[in-house]
Amino acid sequence: ADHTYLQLCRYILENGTKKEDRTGTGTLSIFGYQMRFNLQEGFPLLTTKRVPFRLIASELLWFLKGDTNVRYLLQHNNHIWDEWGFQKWVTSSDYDGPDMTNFGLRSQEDEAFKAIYEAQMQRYQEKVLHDDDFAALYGDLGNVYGKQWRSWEGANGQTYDQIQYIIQEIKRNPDSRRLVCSAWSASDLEHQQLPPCHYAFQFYVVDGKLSCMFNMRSNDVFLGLPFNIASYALLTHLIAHECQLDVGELIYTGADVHIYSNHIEQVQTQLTRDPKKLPTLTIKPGVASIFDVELDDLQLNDYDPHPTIKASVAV
Ligand code: THF
Repeated sequence: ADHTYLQLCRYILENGTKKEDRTGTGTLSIFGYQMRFNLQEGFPLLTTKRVPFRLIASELLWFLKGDTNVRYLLQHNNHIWDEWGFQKWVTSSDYDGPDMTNFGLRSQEDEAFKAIYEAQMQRYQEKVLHDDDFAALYGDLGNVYGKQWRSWEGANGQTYDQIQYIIQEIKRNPDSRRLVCSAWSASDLEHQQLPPCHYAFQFYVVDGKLSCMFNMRSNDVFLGLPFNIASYALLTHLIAHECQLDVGELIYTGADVHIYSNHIEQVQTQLTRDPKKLPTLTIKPGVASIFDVELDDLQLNDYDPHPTIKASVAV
C-alpha cells in the first residue's frame, strides 16, 4: 500500500500544476488517477507514517450510524470534523466572540490569533458536548455522509438506506452491477457545509471475494487520502464479514488529486522512508450486523509504523 501511495506522491511532485483552491492555501494538483490495493496482502494502513486507525474507525462507525452530528466524534475524542461545525457557529448570528473570519489560514500565520481561535474552539467543543440545543444547531453538519448513506431523501419525501440495500443485494444477487452508494446530491449543494469528497462507491463480488471502488472529486493526498483508503478498506471488511465473503481489491479513483503547498516538506520526508509490513484487521466474531459494530469489536494487529508526521488541515 505504501509503495502505491508514495508513487502517487512522487507523480504529483513531478507533474502537478500549481492551482489555487477554495481554502486559499494553494496546491500542486493533477486530474485523474487510479490505484489498486489487494486487501489479501494486509490492511492498507500506511506504515511510512503513523495513521491513527482509531479516528478512521470512529469516523466510519459515525457514518454507518447515519449520524451527522460531531457530538459523537467528540465523545470519541475525534476532532477531524471540528472545523466544519465551528465554521457554522462562528458565521451565525448566535456567535458572540471575537472575529473568526478565515480562521483556518489565520491560525497558521498568526500566533496571537491562534490562541484566541483555540479558546473559541474549546468553547465550541464544550457546548456541543454539553448543550443539547446548541449541538442540534451547530454540531450538526447537515446532509453529510451519514445522512446520504443511511437516509437518503427522495423527491417523494421517502428515505432510502443505501447501505442496507447494498448488503441485501450482495446476499441475494452478488452478480448485481448496481451495488452503488451515492453521496452526491445536486439538490443539496446549497445547504451543505462541504459537499462530499468521496461521493460514490460500488461493490463487486467474484470468486467469493468482495471488492470496492470509491470515487473522489477532490483529494487532500497527505492528510485525507491515508484516511480514505483505510476507511473504505474497513467498510469493505465489514460488509464482507456480514455477507460471509473474503475481501478482494480496493480501487481508488481520484479526480482533482492534490498536495497542499504547506504539506510538501512532509511528503518529502515520508518519501525517504521504507515501507514496513502491513497490519491485519480482525473483526470480533459473532457481530452479526455492521450497524451494531462498536470500536472494541475492531482489532488492528501488528501495526508498527514510522513516526507521525504533523501537518495542518486546510479549511
Ligand atoms: N478537508 C481537507 N482539507 N482535507 C481533508 O482530508 C478533509 N477530509 C475530511 C473533510 N474535509 C477535508 C476530514 N478528514 C485529518 C484527517 C482527515 C480529515 C481531517 C483531518 C487530520 O488532520 N489528520 C491528522 C491527525 C489528526 C489528529 O490526530 O487529530 C493526521 O496526521 O493524519 C477528507 O475526508
